[in-house]
This record gives sequence, structure tokens and C-alpha cells, in this order.
Amino acid sequence: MAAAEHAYDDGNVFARILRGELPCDKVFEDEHTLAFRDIQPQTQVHILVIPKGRYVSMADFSARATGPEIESLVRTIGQVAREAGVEADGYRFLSNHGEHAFQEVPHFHVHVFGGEPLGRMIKPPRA
Ligand code: DGP
Repeated sequence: MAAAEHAYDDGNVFARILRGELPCDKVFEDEHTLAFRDIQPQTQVHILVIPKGRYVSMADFSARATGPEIESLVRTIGQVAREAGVEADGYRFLSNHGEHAFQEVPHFHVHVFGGEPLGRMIKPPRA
């Protein structure tokens, strides 16, 4: 994969949150990962989990992240869902990569949705 495909924009909003230039409603932080509430929640619980490293999306993160970074991110997803109280009734986590997925912020992030019925995934299956 060409390096240019993963060119990272240090001006993106999550980079600015990580540098402390913008506030966030933090729910968890460790050495590698930050979790905070989405500014435009789409469900009752809507938390974003991001690596602290400069990764554009899942494509970049899955190719370059270290084992400890990956472990931290995955464990954080489970932990914030548990602590938000959505584990028993169910939750969804997803990440948008690129144009077809309508990724808006070019810093890898995982959405954690819950607190209410979420409907079926994406749209009805193709005939
Ligand atoms: P995506 O479409 O997957 O790139 O989702 C980007 C999400 O980021 C969207 O749900 C709104 C959220 N978001 C955008 N700007 C900010 C911000 O400044 N603070 C917080 N907390 N969330 C933001």
C-alpha cells in the first residue's frame, strides 16, 4: 500500500482534541487510546474510541499499529460499552473508512452506539 494513501492531516479535529486544542467529553484514556462522547450523538449512547497515534482510518491502523495499540483500542471499545451500561441490552461498534463509507474525520475512530434499539444493520439484505 502506497504511503501517500495514508497521508495524515494534523489539522483534523481529532488531532486537535488529542493536542488539547479542542475540548472533548472524555470517558476513558490510557497510554494509546482516548474515548469521548460524539458531539452529534446519533443514539442515546454514542462514544468515539480513537488511537492516540496518527492513523487515518482502519486501513492505516490495521496495517501499521503496534500490538499494544491494537489491544488497547479493542479493550477500550468493550470497556466503554460496559461502563456506559449497554452491554446487557446490546450495542454496535463500527468504523467508516473512506468515501463509500462517508468517513468525515480523517483520524481512525470507532463509533460505539447503544442505549436504544439500533435497527438492523445498514439496510435490508439485497434480494
Ligand atoms: P465519521 O463520519 O465516521 O467520520 O464520523 C465522524 C464523527 O465525529 C461524527 O459522528 C461527528 C463526530 N465529530 C465531529 N467533530 C467532532 C468534535 O469536534 N468533537 C466530537 N466529540 N465529535 C466530533
